[in-house]
Parts: sequence; structure tokens; C-alpha cells
Amino acid sequence: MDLHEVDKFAKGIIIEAGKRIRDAFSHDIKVETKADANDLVTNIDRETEVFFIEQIKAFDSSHKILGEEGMGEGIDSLEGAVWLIDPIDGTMNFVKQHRHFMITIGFFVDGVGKLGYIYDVMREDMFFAMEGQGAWYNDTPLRRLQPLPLEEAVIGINASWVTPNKRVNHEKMTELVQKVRGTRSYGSAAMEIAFVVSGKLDAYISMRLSPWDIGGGTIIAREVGAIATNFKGQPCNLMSQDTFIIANPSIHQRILDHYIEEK
Ligand code: 2AM
Ligand code: CA
Ligand code: CA
Ligand code: CA
Repeated sequence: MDLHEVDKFAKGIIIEAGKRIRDAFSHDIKVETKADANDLVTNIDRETEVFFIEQIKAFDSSHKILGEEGMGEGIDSLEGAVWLIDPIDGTMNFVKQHRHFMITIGFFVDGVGKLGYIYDVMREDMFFAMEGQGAWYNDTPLRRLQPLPLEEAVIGINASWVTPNKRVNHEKMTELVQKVRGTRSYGSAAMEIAFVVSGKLDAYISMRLSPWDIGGGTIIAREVGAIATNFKGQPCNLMSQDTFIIANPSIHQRILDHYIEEK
């Protein structure tokens, strides 16, 4: 398989999908809820996923696709050529803010990440990587992350985890928030991962993410030396939902050891 050819194809369909999404703002966006009242999906999420599936199947019908909206046939293993796709990451931002939402895609062969993409649809900014070849922000190569003390770190975290909750020791989370230089919460996991791999954030922590949220990002992470694991420090499992932390290598273990205590 010529990865450069797949990369060219992938960038083409991502840019085309981005155009379609931007055009959709002039039409009606139909918003529905999924698992709960705050878990949103729109017709544009679904239509964008269908567009990707049709394009990939036409490119190579043997490729398998797992998308958040379940518009494809699904997958039961990472064997062969597999695409993990989140057509809109940050649907609430899409609906409410009309910005700060990403297309994110990971391309894997026999479970090994080959190509990763995070595309900021409104800014038309592409973060991407090719296994062993490096990572880029548009045409600019991303540098390997430089060490920094935790006291100088800016971390992405959702405020709900520093209030009493069922999943983590919130007092330890509060200590982390007090220790670091600052916190941010953007509402798109892929955007926060893109910021970590490009040094705009130094860590991002989430209690629950799915394979399509992190597939593309973990491939970019490897090329810049960012470490992505679950809260147990294990490699990300791309077949199921899990906890997630991505961080600058100099602070990843320290955050896990001292501040994240799962209940
Ligand atoms: P989404 O917009 O594609 O659903 C903040 O909500 C971040 O967490 C977003 O990246 C969102 O992705 C992701 N997320 C993952 N699982 C979620 C869920 N069950 N409900 C809402 N957001 C979820
Ligand atoms: Ca969703
Ligand atoms: Ca998502
Ligand atoms: Ca989504």
C-alpha cells in the first residue's frame, strides 16, 4: 500500500467534507439527542459520515470503517485496513458556537496507526501525521515536545471533574488544577488533542472517550513524543470506550501517579 496515495486521498475528502459542513450553516441543521438530553447529533454529523464511507468504499472496497454515528457496517477487529472516523467532534460547539469542532480520522493497518488527521473545519487548519515520517500543522512540521515542570503546564480538563462525581477523587483533581499554571476546556476532544501535540496545551484529560475520538490523535501524538494512555497508564484500546489522558512526556506519569485516582 502506498501511504502517500492514501494520505492524498484522505486530505482530499476531509477538505471536501469541511466545505460541505460550512455550507450547511446556510441551511437548516436538525438537532436530535442521543443517550441523554445533552448528547447531541445532527443530520450533518450523519451526512458527513455517509460521505466519508461512500468515498472510502469507492477508493478501496476492502477497507473497513468505524464511525461514531454507526452509518457503516461497523468492525469487530482492527485486522486489515481500518478507518476510525468522527465526522464532527464537538457537536455541541457545532450547534451552539458554529466553531471549535473538528473532523478527526485515523487510518490503521492491522492495528498499527499509519495516518492521523484532526481538521478544524471553520479555521481550515489541518493537523496530521504519517507513521515514522513526522507530524505537521498545515505545512509546518510539528516539533517534538520539550520537557516542562508541572507548575508551568496548561491542561485541558472539563470542570465537572473537580466537583463531587462518581468516577474520580475530585479533591485530587482540585489539587491538580491548583498546581498547574492554567486550565482550559474547549468541548472537542480532538481539538484538545491537537493542542497537546502542537504544544498549545501540555495535557488533556477525559473520563470517557471512544475510539473515533482518539484514533487520529494518537497517531499524531506518537510522532511528537506525546504520551496517550488510559488512567491505568495502559495503551489506548481502539475497540472500546475508556478513560483518556494525553500529555507532554515530562508530566504524564506524574499526573497519573499523584492526581488521578479512579473510584
Ligand atoms: P462528540 O462531540 O463527537 O460527541 C466533549 O463533549 C467531548 O467529548 C467531545 O469531543 C465529544 O465528542 C466527546 N464525547 C465522547 N463521548 C461523549 C458522550 N457520550 N457525550 C458527549 N460527548 C462525548
Ligand atoms: Ca457525539
Ligand atoms: Ca467525538
Ligand atoms: Ca462526533
